[in-house]
Amino acid sequence: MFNWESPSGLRGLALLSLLLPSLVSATPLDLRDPVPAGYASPPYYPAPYGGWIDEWGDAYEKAVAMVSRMTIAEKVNITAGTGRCVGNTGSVPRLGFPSLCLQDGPLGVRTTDNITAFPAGITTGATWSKELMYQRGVAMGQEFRGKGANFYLGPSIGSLGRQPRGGRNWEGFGSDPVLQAVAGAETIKGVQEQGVIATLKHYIANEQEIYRMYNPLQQAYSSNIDDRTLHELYLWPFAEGVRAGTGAIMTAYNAVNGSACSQNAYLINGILKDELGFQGLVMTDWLAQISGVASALAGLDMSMPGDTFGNNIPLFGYSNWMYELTRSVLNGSVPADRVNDMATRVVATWYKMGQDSPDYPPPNFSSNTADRVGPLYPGALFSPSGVVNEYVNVQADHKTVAKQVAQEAITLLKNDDNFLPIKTSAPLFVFGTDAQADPKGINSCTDKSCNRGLLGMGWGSGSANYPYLDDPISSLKRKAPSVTYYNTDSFPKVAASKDSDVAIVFINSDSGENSYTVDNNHGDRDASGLSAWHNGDELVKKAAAAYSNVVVVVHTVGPIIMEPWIDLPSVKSVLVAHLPGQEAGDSLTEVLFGEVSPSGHLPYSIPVSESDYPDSAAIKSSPKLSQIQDTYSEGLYIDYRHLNKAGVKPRFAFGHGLSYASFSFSNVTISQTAGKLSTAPPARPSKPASPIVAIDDSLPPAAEAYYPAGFSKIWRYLYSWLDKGEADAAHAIGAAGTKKYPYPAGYSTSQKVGPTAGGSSGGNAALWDVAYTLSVTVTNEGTTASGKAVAQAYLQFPGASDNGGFDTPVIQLRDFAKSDTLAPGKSTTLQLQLTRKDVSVWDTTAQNWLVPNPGGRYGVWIGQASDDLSVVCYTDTLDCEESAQGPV
Ligand SMILES: *[C@@H]1O[C@H](CO)[C@@H](O)[C@H](O)[C@H]1NC(C)=O
Ligand SMILES: *[C@@H]1O[C@H](CO)[C@@H](O)[C@H](O)[C@H]1NC(C)=O
Ligand SMILES: *[C@@H]1O[C@H](CO)[C@@H](O)[C@H](O)[C@H]1NC(C)=O
Ligand SMILES: *[C@@H]1O[C@H](CO)[C@@H](O)[C@H](O)[C@H]1NC(C)=O
Ligand SMILES: CC(=O)N[C@H]1CO[C@H](CO)[C@@H](O)[C@@H]1O
Ligand SMILES: CC(=O)N[C@H]1CO[C@H](CO)[C@@H](O)[C@@H]1O
Repeated sequence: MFNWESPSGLRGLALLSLLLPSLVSATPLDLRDPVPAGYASPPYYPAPYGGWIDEWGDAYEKAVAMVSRMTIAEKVNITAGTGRCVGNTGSVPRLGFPSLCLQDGPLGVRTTDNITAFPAGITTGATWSKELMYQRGVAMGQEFRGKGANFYLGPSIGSLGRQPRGGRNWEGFGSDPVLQAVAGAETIKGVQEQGVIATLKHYIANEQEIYRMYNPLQQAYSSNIDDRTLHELYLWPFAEGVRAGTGAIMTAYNAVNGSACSQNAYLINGILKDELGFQGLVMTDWLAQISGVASALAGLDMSMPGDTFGNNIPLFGYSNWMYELTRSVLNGSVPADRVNDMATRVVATWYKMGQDSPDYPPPNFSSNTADRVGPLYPGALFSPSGVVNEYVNVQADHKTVAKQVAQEAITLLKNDDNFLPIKTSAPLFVFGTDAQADPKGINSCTDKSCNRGLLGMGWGSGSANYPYLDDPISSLKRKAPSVTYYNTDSFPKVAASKDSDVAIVFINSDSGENSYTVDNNHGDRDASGLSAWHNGDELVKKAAAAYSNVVVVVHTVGPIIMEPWIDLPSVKSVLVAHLPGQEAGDSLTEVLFGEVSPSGHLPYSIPVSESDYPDSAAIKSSPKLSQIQDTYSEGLYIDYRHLNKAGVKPRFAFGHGLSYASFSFSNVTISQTAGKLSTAPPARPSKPASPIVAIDDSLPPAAEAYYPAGFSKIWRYLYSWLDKGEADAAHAIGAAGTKKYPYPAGYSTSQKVGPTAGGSSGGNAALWDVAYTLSVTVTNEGTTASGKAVAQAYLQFPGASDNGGFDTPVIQLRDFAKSDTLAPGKSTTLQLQLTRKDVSVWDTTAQNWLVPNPGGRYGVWIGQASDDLSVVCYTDTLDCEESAQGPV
């Protein structure tokens, strides 16, 4: 999200306001490279009404009752606003509907204090633990609620990691749609059970940071994606999130097929609201809205934070909606039922989470200042002030789950001669500035926009303030008697080493949001590439020359290339600790010293060379002021799907992760759960009528839009009212009905029956029928260490000729399960499931999920990594083999 309300936000605001007027007179340039032939976003109108899915029935009933009583100015007021959180809606004081507080971000409550800085998404993905994904969500939900935030602006499940240098991949959970989907859905459940509205983002194909935004001079890049790839990769985690009941979805800054995501009717009206049956509300990313009427018709329900940017200047009290949306309804351009639907979606979501309860606290914090007293409406230039920070401590015992996630994510990539764990008595020599918290202060850089000291999270709106930071060096010193620390990234002069000496080298790689440039990286890792920062490779190489036992610890946002040192004989062990958040110390040292075994697995592949990725996965930039066209020509083949197809062995495969224990898989069974599958799923039920038709949708009287008598405006505040003259003039146009808005081609006002693939939250409910259940016994065959095993299930479709001609990736992750701690010799049984959707492909002609050959031989491979698969079950014979030759 655009950074305009950071802790130094007031200064930022002032700066922006000072700089931007110079752009007012500039003619917005409208150059663009043409969208490649064949890519287009078809029209899809009108916006489908919400309220037709059972689980939302009660919430809609109450919402319809409330919205029926609202004036046009009141309905419009709750679709945008201004306030003390990163975003706020207006309120409807007359009916007791509050201003809603929307707050970043995916790993904790941003820009405030007395919170927990949780491990990042990528770290959570690396645990492969559904339980921890959920528990982290529960704890975060409690913190957002405790601070009085109504919306949690997360989880982030797009970026999917298509572009390994992509700046915000770390906010999500890994480079696989199922891993993203499961982690996203578990987060949503955890957060929303606390009554906080989750906001799944960024919809969709927001895979790079550079040139992501529309601004007065340039259009945002366009991600050009074919329909099958959209469904099978990028949309998959959104569908699961909608199924998990997410209350909100945030659109991306970029365009898809040349049409901005914030006003792409096909994506919002068609796919999200009709095919996926989404009943909650769709909001923009911050300052991403670029039109008023068009975005309303395309299905957008909320403009955040409410100001213009894309075609005007922000923070001057201009809005595409608010007073303009009121005008658009009065003048007949936006049908009244569209605003009824927007307002009902907002109110229904609030009811659905139980936020109408008197226990739901109003905001206790300000995003704009750490002072107790500050401006109540920071977007307004002269705002009344009041108590804005009450420093409510929301941490409870959340550090326990934060530490557990950080620890269970730690991924042991290499462990020659079982070098780890080490004894605390070993003489330890520690190198690298990444071992210690930033000496200038743990929160010294705004939104973590520097890479100094330990890297516990990336930068930008996805960051949070640390309440404290347990850094590795402090933890090492607490536990081990002989620790020598060289707080430097240039290898120092050291004494000749002894055989018993252990060097621990800390290196990192950072990325973040495009609103900051760090060491020449514009959000994406465009300058540093996939190499360790601060000359980390040299540091490791020199340590490896000076010591015979080297352990490398990597804090990173994503894959780094390890070839410069990975095969050096003295590099015995490599641990990827991802982005651990505040609990970086003990979580790591307990693994180093063997108090617990590592149990993390890579949520992405680590290739030998960056050139092993498809060319299309590069960051796109252009010296011209034209729209960048980023065409997803690699289709389904990203990360391990690509490497397997190309026959390129990675250095460490997706899903790889060692343990001090050693696990075997046996006693595998598969059963067909839902009976024989048909090619197409059972037909969807027809779409019931929406309760919102009960709300009056005739042209509202002009008087509903008038400012109250004697009202005194605050400059730059956003109002939904109009002056009487303006309201009357607009109403006259609407009442005459002669002046028509230039509606887009394909525009219609009659509700559609809905697509074949729809029918319930996430799509046709039959897609979630469990088709196959597998069980596998996991045994710890080791004799010394306990540990947790992860069973990963990958589907191998039959070859294209036996699969209706559909080419499919060699294997695709479909489910996973993590065991409890298994002592040596102990076993447990894990269950894995494949749904109908898991064994389907998206047929672009049928516009449906089909199982091309239901009687065909689908292989379900189970193992501990995508390249460590020796157990397989077949869906045609329901036989399993336990020492098969793996598929890759
Ligand atoms: C983009 O264009 C491709 C190619 O025509 C099409 O398959 C796909 O459905 C379009 N997607 C969107 C979101 O417009
Ligand atoms: C819109 O919201 C603001 C802020 O909560 C409130 O002061 C104002 O009265 C609301 N307007 C209407 C029309 O209710
Ligand atoms: C109605 O008002 C909106 C918002 O100002 C404007 O974009 C639209 O063109 C107007 N429509 C007509 C028919 O004047
Ligand atoms: C084999 O798996 C079944 C569950 O499918 C379980 O009940 C049984 O205990 C397992 N047998 C062994 C020897 O682990
Ligand atoms: C318990 C705790 O961390 N309290 C802090 C809450 O925030 C205020 C303001 O930053 C600090 O002064 C408190 O120490
Ligand atoms: C003014 C205000 O909203 N205070 C609330 C802050 O949060 C605490 C804990 O949730 C509530 O008890 C207060 O009412």
